[in-house]
Amino acid sequence: MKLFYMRGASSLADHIVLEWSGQAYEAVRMDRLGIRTPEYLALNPTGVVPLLVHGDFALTENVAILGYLSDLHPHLQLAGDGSARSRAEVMRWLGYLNSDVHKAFRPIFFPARYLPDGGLASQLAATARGHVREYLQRLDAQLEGREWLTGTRSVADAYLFVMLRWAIGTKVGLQGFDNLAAFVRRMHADEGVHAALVMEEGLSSATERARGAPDQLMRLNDRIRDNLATTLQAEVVGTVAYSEGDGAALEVRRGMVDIEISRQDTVFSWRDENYSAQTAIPFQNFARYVSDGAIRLAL
Ligand SMILES: N[C@@H](CCC(=O)N[C@@H](CS)C(=O)NCC(=O)O)C(=O)O
Repeated sequence: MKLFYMRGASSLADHIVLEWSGQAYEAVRMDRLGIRTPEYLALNPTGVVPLLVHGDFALTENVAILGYLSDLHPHLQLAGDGSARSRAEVMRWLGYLNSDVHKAFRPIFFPARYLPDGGLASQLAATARGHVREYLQRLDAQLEGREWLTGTRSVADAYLFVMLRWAIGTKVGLQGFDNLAAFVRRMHADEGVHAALVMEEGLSSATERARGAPDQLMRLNDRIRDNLATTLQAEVVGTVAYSEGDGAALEVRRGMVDIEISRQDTVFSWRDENYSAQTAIPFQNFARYVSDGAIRLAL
């Protein structure tokens, strides 16, 4: 079985479910050029990811793929416990995530597809951020008193995780949504989620074998002393907060980030297929996060 995915795209939900299933699979990384080639379009004429190829069956659409994977592994009960009602509950949330929440990000990712006039793009994105937060409000309320959207783990939770990663990555943020923030933390602690992220983000083995924080900090200080500024990759593994203007604290997206460090501050940059963002925090805060283990340096 092969999953065609793009880094950070909605295909991450399918990737996570493949990991949960425990079955052997191949993940094929695509990029924007790759999904426009005649070979790919022959398998998926819509020219998007995800695409799942199982033998001679080429399946597109997240909802169909997630349903198919659930049906292949019924013992995992990833689409309910077998009753019509529990399946409908999973489909209710999957539908909401796929057709409402997912689409609400499009003006943030692709403002030019809506407005040729670039001058209005930031206004459009700001409005879209407000819409996404309205959707998040409903999801946060649903998670009140629950660990999973429908009470037990389902494919909808994998999709929710991707939407929340997008919310963090695009600076919509989860501030005020404590249930969603706790959900993201739980998912990051999940082995299947971690394995899918390791594959998608290409965490280097050097990072995985990261040295202890004191050693990393010492090496970092040496580099800063010698160069004044230094650029490297880091893995954000815990909560790393930053502020923009007078707004509430936001969280840096977890996963691999590029960082540029000077004596004053540290600039984080992250990039997915659809989006790239940057933010800065004071160097002292950065060093504290490294020593607390929330940031691992690839040094
Ligand atoms: N309805 C499709 C939408 C998939 C979709 O939006 N894929 C995006 C990535 S999240 C994509 O491949 N976009 C490529 C493009 O628009 O150029 C599904 O749910 O599978």
